[in-house]
Amino acid sequence: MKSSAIAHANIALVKYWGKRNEELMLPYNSSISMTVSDFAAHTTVEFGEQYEEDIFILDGIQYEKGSRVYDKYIERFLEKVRKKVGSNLRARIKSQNNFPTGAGLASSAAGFAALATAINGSLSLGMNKKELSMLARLGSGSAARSVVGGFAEWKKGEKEDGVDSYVEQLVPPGHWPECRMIACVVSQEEKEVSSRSGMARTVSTSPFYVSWLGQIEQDLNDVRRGIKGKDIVLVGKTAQRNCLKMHALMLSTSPPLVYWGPATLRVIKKCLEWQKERDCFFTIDAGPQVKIICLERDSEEIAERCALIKGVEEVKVLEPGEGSRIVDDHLF
Ligand code: 2P0
Repeated sequence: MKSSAIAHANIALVKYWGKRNEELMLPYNSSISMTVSDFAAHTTVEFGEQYEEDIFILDGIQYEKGSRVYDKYIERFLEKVRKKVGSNLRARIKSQNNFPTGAGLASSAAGFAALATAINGSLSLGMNKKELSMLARLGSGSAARSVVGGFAEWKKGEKEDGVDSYVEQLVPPGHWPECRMIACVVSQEEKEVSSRSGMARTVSTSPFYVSWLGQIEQDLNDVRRGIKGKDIVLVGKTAQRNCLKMHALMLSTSPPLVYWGPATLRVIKKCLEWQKERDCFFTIDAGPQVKIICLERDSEEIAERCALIKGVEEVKVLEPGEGSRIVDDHLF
């Protein structure tokens, strides 16, 4: 009943920001992402009669009942899992991230994709990738996309029960191996407002939410077409514009969501300057880190330039990565 899995973070090129159903974690719009080659979560799960309560340990810290992580994320997810599979067994979960948690680097995506995959193994559920993406979605929306490798689309679905809201692989990592995502880490601190509460606040208060939804199909079409045709300019320009539209939503939320820091803006300005002569484009999630999408041919030079910007603490060049998978290496 013990099983372990590894999953990587994913970076959205067309963003998910807002739920039509908070309980079933159903989004208002579809989203597209690249699963990256690093930033991994490694998780071991064991369900069994010996556990009277769920135990959750992340990066060496045990989260107790009453803490936000335990109650709102882990316990809420495990209750949904038990209901879905008809089990009342409790679990011990141990997880390790090789990158900062809760800082806008998709730690919940990697974490819940690894957890769902390990649960699939531990309870012998026999789920395929589509079913697994729907299970991961119940933990964290963006986690559904980390179940598959390469480039993924999370379809919003239309149905109220969420049976058509799942992830499909657009292309495997080998389709566009020269695509790069350069992660510029400018702060390792946890964000003040979680994505979950931030996006709920945006949906209910931003006057621009309707126009965000009105333009999303065009962005999805362009990014899909760009990925299939390996067109860095089409993918990069669309992703950058989509990211800025999401941040415009965040800024127009009440009270406002300002996820950027001073170094975020410095990287943005440099990237805008560089893109006059290089194919490099930025995207930013619910945190201050900036990710720059480009091709292998420019990645070393751009990464070196990023490292020189004041406030940039770490630069990592990421490639398209694999989806979540079971591993033999147990953490306990
Ligand atoms: C994304 N983000 O598409 C967007 C862009 C952040 C900005 O998905 O409530 O942690 O667990 O579903 O998945 C972050 O939101 O939120 C996110 P929940 P999640 O990557």
